[in-house]
Amino acid sequence: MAKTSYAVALGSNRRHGVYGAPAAVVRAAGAALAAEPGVALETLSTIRATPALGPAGRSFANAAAILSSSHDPAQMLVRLKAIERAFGRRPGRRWGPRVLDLDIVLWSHGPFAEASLTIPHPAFRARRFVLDPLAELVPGWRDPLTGLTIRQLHARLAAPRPVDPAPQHS
Ligand code: A4P
Ligand code: MG
Repeated sequence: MAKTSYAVALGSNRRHGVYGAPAAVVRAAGAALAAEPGVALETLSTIRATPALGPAGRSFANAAAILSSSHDPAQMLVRLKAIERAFGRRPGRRWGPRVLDLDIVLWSHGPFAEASLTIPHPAFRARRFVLDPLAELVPGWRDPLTGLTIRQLHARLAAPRPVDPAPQHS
């Protein structure tokens, strides 16, 4: 398969026995991606502290990476899961605290859907902790499903939205 680009979201909200706090875990995960055979780490974003979305509790460190590889998406997911395991992540409660989470957000060949892998990542358009670092790296990359660029998705997320419906008067 020809070289393919992948946008990967990195997240951690648990300390690691060797690397330490979540931001250091994400930094070490960047190094693990750079060292992964068959994968080139093109860029790693700034690592940010982000409030937990959902019931995960403890706040996260998040970042994004652009990788290039000749792996197909299924092979890439296997490699990312192996890195998660090497960082001590054990399968557990969905959205539970995790040492390391590596999600494939986009790849350079449009939509991809199989039972265990959906690209684009279904939730990424609503997630600041994914769009902030991606906007730093690849603002012009287009979401194949909405046709919007990362910059546009990011701006849409940042725009104020009404919370309550207008009051009804009878
Ligand atoms: N899977 C399907 N599509 C993909 C994809 N595009 N990339 C499957 C990666 N995996 C994909 O994922 C469960 C299964 O989803 C995988 O085995 C794969 O076959 P997982 O990473 O093992 O489990 P998870 O992370 O607990 O579930 P999920 O749905 O990926 O959760 P999210 O969406 O990752 O949310 N708040 C902040 N601030 N920062 C965060 O990073 N993360 C979460 C977890 C919640 N709140 C957060 C953050
Ligand atoms: Mg995940």
